[in-house]
Amino acid sequence: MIEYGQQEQDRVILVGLDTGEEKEFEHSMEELKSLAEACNKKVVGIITQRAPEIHKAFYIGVGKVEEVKEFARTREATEVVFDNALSPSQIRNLVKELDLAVSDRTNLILDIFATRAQTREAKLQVETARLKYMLPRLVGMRESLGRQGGASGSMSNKGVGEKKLELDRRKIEHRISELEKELSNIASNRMTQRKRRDASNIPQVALVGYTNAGKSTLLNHMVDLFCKREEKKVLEKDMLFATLETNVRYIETGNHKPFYLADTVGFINKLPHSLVKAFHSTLEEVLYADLLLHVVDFSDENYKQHMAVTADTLRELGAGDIPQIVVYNKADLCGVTDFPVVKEGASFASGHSDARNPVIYLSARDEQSVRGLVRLIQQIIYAKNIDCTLRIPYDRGDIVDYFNRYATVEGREYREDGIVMQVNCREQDASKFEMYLLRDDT
Ligand SMILES: Nc1nc2c(ncn2[C@@H]2O[C@H](COP(=O)(O)OP(=O)(O)OP(=O)(O)O)[C@@H](O)[C@H]2O)c(=O)[nH]1
Ligand SMILES: [Mg+2]
Repeated sequence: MIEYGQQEQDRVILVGLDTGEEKEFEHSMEELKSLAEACNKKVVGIITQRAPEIHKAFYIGVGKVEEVKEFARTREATEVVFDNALSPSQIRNLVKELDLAVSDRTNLILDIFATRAQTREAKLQVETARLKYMLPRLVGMRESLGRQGGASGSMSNKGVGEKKLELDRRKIEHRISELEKELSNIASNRMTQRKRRDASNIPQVALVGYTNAGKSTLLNHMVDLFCKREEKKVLEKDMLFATLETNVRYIETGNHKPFYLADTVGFINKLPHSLVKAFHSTLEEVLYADLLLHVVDFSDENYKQHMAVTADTLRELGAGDIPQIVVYNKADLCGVTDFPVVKEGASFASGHSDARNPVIYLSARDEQSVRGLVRLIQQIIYAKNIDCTLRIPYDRGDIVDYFNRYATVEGREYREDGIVMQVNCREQDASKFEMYLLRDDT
């Protein structure tokens, strides 16, 4: 029978185990459904089990495996996807028992990353993560594929199969080392760019947060308001993992308080460790930031959990102690009127219990909001600005130029021995040009 109007899709059953440890179990299952759909799979059923512990061999209890098998038969499912990362042996056992393709959350995330990756670096990073994930799971996966194609390995082929497996393993290991070499070249290139930015002494700000929170929308709106060229925009879209690479833009609002703004890959609950590692070099922009904008989709009922996941991932990256502004975005969808609203936030989620993050409620689509956020950013990163007076010799036009660009010049006087400038500048700049500083009474 031919069913018209239907694309051929994998028909999947989602399976989750509620051990009581995860607070937001249902949300996690909903998210798994979105992940499956983002992989173009049709979810034909969901089965959950409540049990205090994970079953070592099958992840879910033996009885539950039977139930999944029966359910899959009635729903004509072709694949079963588990909400947690399965161990290699669990995959193997489940494939054997269920006689279906078996996959897990990590695999879905890897698939989405693979289809979304645009830049060479993102593609290499995803491939590395994928191969590392596959390596210990080769046996189970091979069987899983075998099931799909209807093939089955006979005992007499076992020796041949093992040799082939060993060969595949070596090939994969070789490929991983090649990929890592190429990635480290790209990373060192980026390091050069970053060093150039560091040398410029301009503060660096990074957007971080859960996927789909509105990070790229904020960056684009700032680019719209403060940069001239259209091509500097990045992709913003209502989908999981729209952004997979880091994009840095120079934001200059005309008040001599510029900053670099980096847009980064979004986080998600149970983001595979292999991916965090693979994306580590891209995410290094976050580590070097002076300030993080932690963007939260305030209209999502699970926003608190998203914030906790973001905080955990930042800690995992080693960026848990960088000052943050918490940006509660999409205020337009939450009945909040009169945004932007700035408040003093709760104490830091991490390390410093005394440091307080400012909090801003806004909409990334609203111009006043974006302007308000930029003012707040500048207040914080330029908080340590100081007033000083310098006398700069006439042959050091470069320094005059530097202060014209990166400081607020409040007065200047052309004297015989040089230009005397009164400036409001960053502390570092004052000490960098200390030899030209004048005491107030000079
Ligand atoms: N209503 C409303 N929608 C918003 C707002 N900000 C962003 N969006 C929408 O939310 C969706 C996701 O926005 P993105 O900027 O792509 O989100 P992101 O944080 O960059 O997501 P990833 O790149 O996946 O990590 C898009 O459809 C945006 O148009 C807002 O303030 N209000
Ligand atoms: Mg984005």
